[in-house]
Amino acid sequence: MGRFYITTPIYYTNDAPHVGSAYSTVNADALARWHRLLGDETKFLTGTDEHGQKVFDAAHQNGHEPQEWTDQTSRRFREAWDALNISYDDFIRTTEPRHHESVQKFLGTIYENGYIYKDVYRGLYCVSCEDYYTLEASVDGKCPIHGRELTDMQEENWFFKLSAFEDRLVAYYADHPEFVTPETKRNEALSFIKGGLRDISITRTSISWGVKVPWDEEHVFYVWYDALINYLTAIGYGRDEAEVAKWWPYSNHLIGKEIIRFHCVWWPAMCMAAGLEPPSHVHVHGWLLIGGKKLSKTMAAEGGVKLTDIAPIELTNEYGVDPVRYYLLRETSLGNDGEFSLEGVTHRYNTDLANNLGNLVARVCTVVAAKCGGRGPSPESDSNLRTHAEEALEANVVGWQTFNPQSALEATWSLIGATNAYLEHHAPWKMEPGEALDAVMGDALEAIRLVAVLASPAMPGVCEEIWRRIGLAGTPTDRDFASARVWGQYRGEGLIEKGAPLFPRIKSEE
Ligand code: ME8
Repeated sequence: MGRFYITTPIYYTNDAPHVGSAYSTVNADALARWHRLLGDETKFLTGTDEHGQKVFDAAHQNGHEPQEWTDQTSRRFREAWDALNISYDDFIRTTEPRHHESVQKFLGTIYENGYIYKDVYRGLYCVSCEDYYTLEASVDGKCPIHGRELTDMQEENWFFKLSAFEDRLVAYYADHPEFVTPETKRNEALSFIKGGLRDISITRTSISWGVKVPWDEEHVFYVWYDALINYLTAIGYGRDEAEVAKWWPYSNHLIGKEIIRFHCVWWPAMCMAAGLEPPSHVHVHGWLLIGGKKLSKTMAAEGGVKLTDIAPIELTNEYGVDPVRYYLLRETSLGNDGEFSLEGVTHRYNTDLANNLGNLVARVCTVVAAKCGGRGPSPESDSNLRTHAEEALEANVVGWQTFNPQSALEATWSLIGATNAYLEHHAPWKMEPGEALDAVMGDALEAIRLVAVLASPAMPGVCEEIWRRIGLAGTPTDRDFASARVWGQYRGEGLIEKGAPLFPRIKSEE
């Protein structure tokens, strides 16, 4: 048993959460739940990024003071995560005093270590990215991501000597081949580093909405510079060094591909400058696209995609919490881009959930209720379903371990498919009550028990319900995976309950 610290990006509070932010959060949640199932001591952090020009502008455009606005918007993120059954252990807000304290300690240390100096900065700024671009990196003077006009800005700022870390970063990547996954993203980050690093401006005087620079109170830290440190604030940086030592070596950042440079170049260098090891792992995922376009709040505001139509809470109201979670985890490999569509959600719902999983549980419960006196019989020890189950169990271990929930779920759904085929083959609904029937039903129930364990990180609510319906006490996650995975443990403790369909079919598709 180990330890697992997982984080999502902290989301800007310029607007409400959308399906893109839900994508990262649900994936991180499922990974956290898997590690808890393994018995790992787990900490799952998410939160909101509340400083910077973008949030400040959004507050004023909406007629609010920034603090009042971020209070409201941050609450909307929590509400969305509650609706999606997100099991975060901590929700950080960058406006909290604990964060200001950690940022000032961390950057104060870098300053004392001689990696911060004052200079004049001039560059092209994109407020949506909260980032500068060189003319070469722009597209005809516009932001390559948002397509909006870049602002020519000149400021006297404090700079971080990023250039001093080029060789150390290259060496770190060489010594830690698993630092950034998937490999394509690792190569992207590494080639960025090898392409040469320029020092970065890390403070602003143009706004006051931020964390004050402790040695020069006219300045606030540039939003990205304070935001990254949230991962340390939450484990007590500057307040509780034992907690930092406990969690930091087990840190995993899950991020979207547009923020690689911050997490895979700046952040490890900042850690080195502060005398700390870089985080242990960054996993980069792709974008959910609608009709080929990224789903972002900024683009929605600029008239691209209407995100208000697909707020996470509206989706869960429409399809149910677990089906939405399932879709987000299953549809796209966590690393590639994927297309998001309501037709896709409906399709996954009707095929994987209603036809495969829901149907399996319903037919087994119906036969057991009618022909086995309502109590589930025990499984056979040498069933051929056991081989399928063992393959699914192994593939889940690998899939979750490598941040690939899609492949873990594919394996679980192969076990569901094999169990349905096993039932078709034996046709227990035509068999007479007796030992032969009991053997078939015991095997099917054992396969369902394992499915409920394996699918629980993705669909915690439904899996508990399945557990109860097949007559088991407690929940699928009461025992750790090493003991729960052993074939043959199904013992119906209570009455089997057929109940209403777990996933009533959605008719619109037909
Ligand atoms: O970048 N598909 O915050 P943000 C998949 N505050 N994921 C998406 C997505 C999409 N279409 N759109 C957004 C920030 N995301 C900074 C982060 S961390 C120290 C600071 C997800 O509100 C994805 O994880 O713009 C992306 O990286 C994140 O939301 C950006 O959220």
